[in-house]
Amino acid sequence: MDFDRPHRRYNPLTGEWVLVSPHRARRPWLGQVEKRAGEVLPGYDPTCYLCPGNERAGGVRNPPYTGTFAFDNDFSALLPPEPVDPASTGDSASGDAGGLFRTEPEVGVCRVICFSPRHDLTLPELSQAGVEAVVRTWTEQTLSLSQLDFIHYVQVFENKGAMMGCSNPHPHSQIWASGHVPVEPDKERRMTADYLASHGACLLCDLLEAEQRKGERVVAANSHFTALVPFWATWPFEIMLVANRHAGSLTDLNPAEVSGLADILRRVTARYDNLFEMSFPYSMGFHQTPCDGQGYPGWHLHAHFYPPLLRSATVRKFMVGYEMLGMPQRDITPETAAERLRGLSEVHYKQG
Ligand code: H2U
Ligand code: ZN
Repeated sequence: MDFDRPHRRYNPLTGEWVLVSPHRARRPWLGQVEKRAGEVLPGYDPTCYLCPGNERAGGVRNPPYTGTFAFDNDFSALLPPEPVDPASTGDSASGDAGGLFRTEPEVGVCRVICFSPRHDLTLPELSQAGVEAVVRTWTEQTLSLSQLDFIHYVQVFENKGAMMGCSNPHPHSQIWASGHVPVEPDKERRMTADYLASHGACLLCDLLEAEQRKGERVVAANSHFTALVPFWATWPFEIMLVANRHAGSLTDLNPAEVSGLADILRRVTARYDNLFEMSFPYSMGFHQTPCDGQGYPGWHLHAHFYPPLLRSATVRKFMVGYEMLGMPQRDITPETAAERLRGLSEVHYKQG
């Protein structure tokens, strides 16, 4: 197989394919150039709705918090179930006989989690202890939300940078916990269960072993987590963080693994910022075991980082045209992306 020529790669986690066109990265670019975000932020911003002591859009005032801070999203996309009205006949799934107009109710809880009181410190700029506190907060939130009987999946994620639609530079993440398993983890749920049934092994345990042996797509690692550019990566500098041990959820991690996760998060995000010497935008999130009581022996905790930038701080990859109508496509190969990321320092450029 000649990886310099157009080819397709299979994503065994989703069952989908990606088109790889390595030669296209050389094409001229006359399209949109993103504005570089203003780099210098104050430690406290009196107009920020996430800074300690400030008033949020909904009128609630933040406490003078000193560590991480979690609150119910003032504009939640999901709402908890309404108290049952004994007179109601129930509001279950409905639709016409042909199944063309199906609906079903959805319930859930949305939270926002500030990483720290500091308006200006992103993950790679926080201390190791600071990022461990973030991981512990995600874990505690996952645990308490998963104990609600109407919650069956907890999605922890971070949208970073205006390019990703992030509304506020104060470093924060979100949690949307829902009654259904959402579409992306649902694909992984089916694919990992099928893999376990047909191979008698965990898909990500097998993948990790193969990637560690090859090494060419591994970007960073410690005793507890491995960061790699997946063979089937869609976004130019996409990274997957995989737990070295077969753990299902953040709540399964022991204290050493929590430290390991914080360490790999800081190192990967420092490399990202160093790539174009900017605060690197991305959407990232954890895929952890659904909490619907069914048990998923083939589920293996991991996180996906999906950054939009392609060749500089200002030129992004657009998933449009063929990607929307046909299939996702990438320009540089995952191996080239991994090599570039591996070649970077883990000392943040602002601290170096
Ligand atoms: P981003 O992570 O995409 O920036 O979203 C921030 C979230 O913060 C968004 O879901 C919530 C928005 O609803 N928010 C509040 O809950 N309170 C506010 O005062 C403003 C924003
Ligand atoms: Zn702030």
